[in-house]
Amino acid sequence: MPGKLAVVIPARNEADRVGDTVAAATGLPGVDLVVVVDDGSTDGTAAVAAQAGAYVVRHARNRGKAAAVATGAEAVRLFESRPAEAAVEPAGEPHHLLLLDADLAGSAAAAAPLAEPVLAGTADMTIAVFTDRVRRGGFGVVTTTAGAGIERATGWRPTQPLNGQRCLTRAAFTAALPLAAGWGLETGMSIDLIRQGMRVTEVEVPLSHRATGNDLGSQLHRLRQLAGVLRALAAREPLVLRARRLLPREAGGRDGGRTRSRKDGSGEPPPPASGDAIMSR
Ligand SMILES: Nc1nc2c(ncn2[C@@H]2O[C@H](COP(=O)(O)OP(=O)(O)OP(=O)(O)O)[C@@H](O)[C@H]2O)c(=O)[nH]1
Ligand SMILES: [Mg+2]
Repeated sequence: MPGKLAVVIPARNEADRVGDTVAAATGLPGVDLVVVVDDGSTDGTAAVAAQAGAYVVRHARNRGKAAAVATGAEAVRLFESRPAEAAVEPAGEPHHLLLLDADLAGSAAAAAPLAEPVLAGTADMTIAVFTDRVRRGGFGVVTTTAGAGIERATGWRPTQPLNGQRCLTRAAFTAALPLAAGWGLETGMSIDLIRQGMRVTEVEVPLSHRATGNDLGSQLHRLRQLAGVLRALAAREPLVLRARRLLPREAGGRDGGRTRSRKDGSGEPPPPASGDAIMSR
């Protein structure tokens, strides 16, 4: 078996969906460990997840999605070091990590294709592209900001830059540490791994999650997402470049940050062109 899979599910107040997500994830091929990180929920999410068969780790207070994912990955490592406690077979190889949001519910059963390139050793990280498009609120500002920022930093524009459904090797996950805080997680991870030459590919999967509307709570959620994305981009874009992007061309500015992107529609980042400086953090 080409490596095994551990599912990490960050969850905050998902008592209505996490049980189905855990049950579906447990049945995925190659999965022998499902860890739910309860990120300071107040609705009994932890009990529902444990009832569904997950190992649950709790944050006493809400620390944000990235912290929840980091805690989950650490829990998997601990279980690997004490396999008897988690009824997992002692494996020579560390588990690959399948990151799934708690609000996928039963649709998580369709996540297997996301792991295949990683299990096959042809990708270091896969990013899901949801084929079932739920009508969402908002104007796509956060998604566009993240996509444009990732393209500026790497030359590649992901289809769904904020999609949290990802599968990574342990090595890739370690290479992405420290994770960008909060909702900057996905943006930071994509930039950092592509800059380190990791093989990142998108996989279309019929997953769906809770639609976020246009009510005040959802707008605040998007504002928090936007803040997280902007922080992750700012930390990864050298000041000079950021300054040059703002300067008019005649003052030595760059043409509004447009960069080259792969035109062959492969959904994969372009290989570094000769002379391109791979800027390490
Ligand atoms: N909202 C929220 N979710 C968290 C937090 N920590 C972990 N999560 C989990 O992170 C996952 C993604 O959160 P969602 O609220 O679904 O956000 P999203 O799907 O990325 O964003 P939208 O596409 O705008 O709905 C879910 O499993 C949440 O339960 C947190 O602090 N706030
Ligand atoms: Mg969601």
